[in-house]
Amino acid sequence: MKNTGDHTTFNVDSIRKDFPILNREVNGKPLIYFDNAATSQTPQQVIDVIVDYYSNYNANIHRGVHTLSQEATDLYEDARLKIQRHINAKHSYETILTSGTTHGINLVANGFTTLLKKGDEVIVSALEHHSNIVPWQMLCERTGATLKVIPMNAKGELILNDYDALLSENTKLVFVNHISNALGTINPIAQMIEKAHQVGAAVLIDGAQSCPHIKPDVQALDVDFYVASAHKMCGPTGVGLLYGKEAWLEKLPPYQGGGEMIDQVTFEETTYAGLPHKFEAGTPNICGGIAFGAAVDYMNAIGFDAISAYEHELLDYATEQLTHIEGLKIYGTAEEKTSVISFNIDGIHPYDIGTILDKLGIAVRTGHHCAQPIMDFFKIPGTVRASFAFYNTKAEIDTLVEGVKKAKMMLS
Ligand code: 7TS
Repeated sequence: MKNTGDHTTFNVDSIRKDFPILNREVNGKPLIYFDNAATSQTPQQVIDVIVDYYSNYNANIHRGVHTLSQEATDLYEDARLKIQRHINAKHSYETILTSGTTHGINLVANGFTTLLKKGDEVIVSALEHHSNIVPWQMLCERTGATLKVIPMNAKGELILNDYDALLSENTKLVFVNHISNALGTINPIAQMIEKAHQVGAAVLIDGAQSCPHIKPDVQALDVDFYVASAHKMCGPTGVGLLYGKEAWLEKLPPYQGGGEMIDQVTFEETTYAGLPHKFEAGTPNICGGIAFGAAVDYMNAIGFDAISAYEHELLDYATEQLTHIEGLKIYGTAEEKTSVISFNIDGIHPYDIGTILDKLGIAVRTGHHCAQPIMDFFKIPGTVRASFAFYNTKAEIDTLVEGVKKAKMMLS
């Protein structure tokens, strides 16, 4: 596949050939995969790396003198370097390999237990996934700190004046996603980070939904912590990244104790390994880490500018087509939005629409999308969510639109 760097020459037909799963049928129809915000599909280039690992050099890392262990260690550490370069971290040891976004957030939230006290405040946004709410609520329970919420408007945009008003010298931490999984809103994180830093607060950015669309530059953003999952960007499940500024990672205590994260162990005292190993207890997802590196390579070869420009075309096209269906309401109409469309049709439960779409081979997610506060805001039980990736096509969107019309007819 060529590196186009320009969406006008974006060759989706050639890209689709990389994804074997796109050849399968579901209920006798060609699969149309529009559940990319839940997990992305895997290109052959990444599948080959997984097969190669288990076929040729499966071994534990950082401990063996034997050849297989050396090879696995080299490729695992090479993947860390690829991820470091991808996010533009200053040092490779600021890139911690985790089991995913949820793990990264819990690691940081746990670490802050020793750093917060009663009277401190932490700020979350109204647009978060449960993964970026619950660990902080648990932190507040442990420490007596108070959780404050940045509200949103009816378009699903955060109200920045209210954010300004919440920030004070009591604010110790702000955690916000770059992109909302339920509505697709892109939050102005650069501005939000700068404002938090003005009051001395640290910021964690949940990049789970932005990592498939936007290449982050953690140094330019000056972000303190950034978390993401490989499985949303063409990599495998069970592996992700936590970036932390060196000074913060040094300050936080280890999350889990065990092998690999130690320097010296006696029954009297244990001293910990340096970064990144301090936060990587136990045998990691070795194959997953190496495949994560391959996924980063794969997406960069296509180019994130090309990917987001093409996906934007898909978003505009689908929004336009779906809006023509009478009784269909789209939730999340922010000015800055990625390729996620959440919608409902008057009087019809989202689950019923999802079930009919599945019969037509179309995979969408229905429900609250692990973002119940957003559903509460709109006073709905859930939505149908179609989320597009760079390997989707306008023809697939036409089939979705026909499917939604059919579902409406059958269920009205
Ligand atoms: N944060 C956001 C913004 C997410 O969208 C998700 C997963 C997570 C955190 C958790 O990621 P994990 O890899 O640790 O599970 N979002 C979704 C979704 O929208 N549908 O399924 C999972």
